[in-house]
Amino acid sequence: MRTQVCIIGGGPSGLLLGQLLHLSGIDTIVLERQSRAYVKGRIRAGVLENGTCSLLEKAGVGMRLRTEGFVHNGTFIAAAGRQFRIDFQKHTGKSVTVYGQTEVTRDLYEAREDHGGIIIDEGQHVLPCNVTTKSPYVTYEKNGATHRIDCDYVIGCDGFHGISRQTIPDAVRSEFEKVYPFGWLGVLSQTPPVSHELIYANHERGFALCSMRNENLSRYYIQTPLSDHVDHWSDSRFWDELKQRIPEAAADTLITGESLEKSIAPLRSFICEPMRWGSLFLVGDAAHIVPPTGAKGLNLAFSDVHYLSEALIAFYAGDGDEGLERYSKTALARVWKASRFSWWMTTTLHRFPDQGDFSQRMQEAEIAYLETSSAAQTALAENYVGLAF
Ligand code: FAS
Ligand code: PHB
Repeated sequence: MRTQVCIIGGGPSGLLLGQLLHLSGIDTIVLERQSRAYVKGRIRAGVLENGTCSLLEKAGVGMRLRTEGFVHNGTFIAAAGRQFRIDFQKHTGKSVTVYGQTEVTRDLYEAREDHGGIIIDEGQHVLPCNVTTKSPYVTYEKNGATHRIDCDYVIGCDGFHGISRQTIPDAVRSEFEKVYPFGWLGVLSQTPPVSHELIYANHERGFALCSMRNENLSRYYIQTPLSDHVDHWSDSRFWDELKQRIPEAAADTLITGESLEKSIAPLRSFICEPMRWGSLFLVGDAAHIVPPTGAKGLNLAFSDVHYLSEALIAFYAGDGDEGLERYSKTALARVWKASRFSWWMTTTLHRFPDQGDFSQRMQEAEIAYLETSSAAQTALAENYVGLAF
């Protein structure tokens, strides 16, 4: 087989890139390790930045987003029994949209299928080859046979545990990592959200987040120690703990129910430089991970897709490879800023096991400053709605 751009990974970044390139007449093949049902069933991000929504509209997958997404013009921060609102519209004139990554992935798969996109599911042992030459190719195994896809470019959209990043030699690759000493226990429940906007709560027992997917589907998280296990958490224990960490008014009105999904995710900050090696480009979680506190993971993957799709479209239009040459530097500039914001939100809102009195007071002062300063609230708002591409 031959194609112009071979995309490894059929998650949101691989699918969006394939769709945007297709709309510009560029042939792609997406190679996905899992089954389509498995990928579509993943429950992950929930908040889409302003720029992400525009990109999805550009890809022709904005209809359900427009009709079923919930536009949020602000968010609540709670600490020490108080709650205050960050008004995105007032500080930035922009908003975010709450629309689950599960729905985004579903919309993208539908679009790729409608446009006859080639997506090879359950391709095993995918291997990028010859990426430092002008004739790269990718091999994979399926149904007991080994297959080869010749291409111009290989795009690693294969997430944190994918093969693409490992293709860049250790001597070339620089990795920056911070592992946080806690995780998030998340619950999805068929219950009305406790608040019309998200509540990020800093509490002495630990961080909590109240989010949602729609008017009868809620998403809640609580910070848990790394030693914790989801089997230690019955639904009733989760609800009791959440009520202790969120503001009293919310706790009193919280409607609890059976968990449809319950899992613990570790938190880390991770960035790989460079995001290009010859004909191989890294996109999304294959290159970087942020703690979900800033709601940046999926949005960062899509900003990489924005930069790379623009560069590839220019190249195939005969406008040169300047965008491709600049991709890694351009994408990383925005990745580091979003990583900083995600780190700041995480360190400001979580309780660290070895916090110490001084750090605790610094955290309290940070939140008190945020509560009373328009400049501080503007800084949070402009990062949360998404910095310009
Ligand atoms: P993905 O990991 O989504 O997709 C990579 C795809 O590549 C997968 O389908 C995988 O099966 C496939 N793949 C991997 N290795 C392969 C190989 N060798 N060959 C072929 N295919 C291969 N972000 C937020 O903004 N908010 C959140 O609340 C949030 N919560 C999260 C919770 C969890 C548990 C996790 C893991 C992530 C969360 N994220 C969140 C981040 C997440 O949404 C990612 O940023 C987003 O999925 C990135 O998309 P991709 O880069 O496409 O990577
Ligand atoms: C979610 O709804 O899953 C969500 C929202 C905001 C975050 C993280 C997760 O910061």
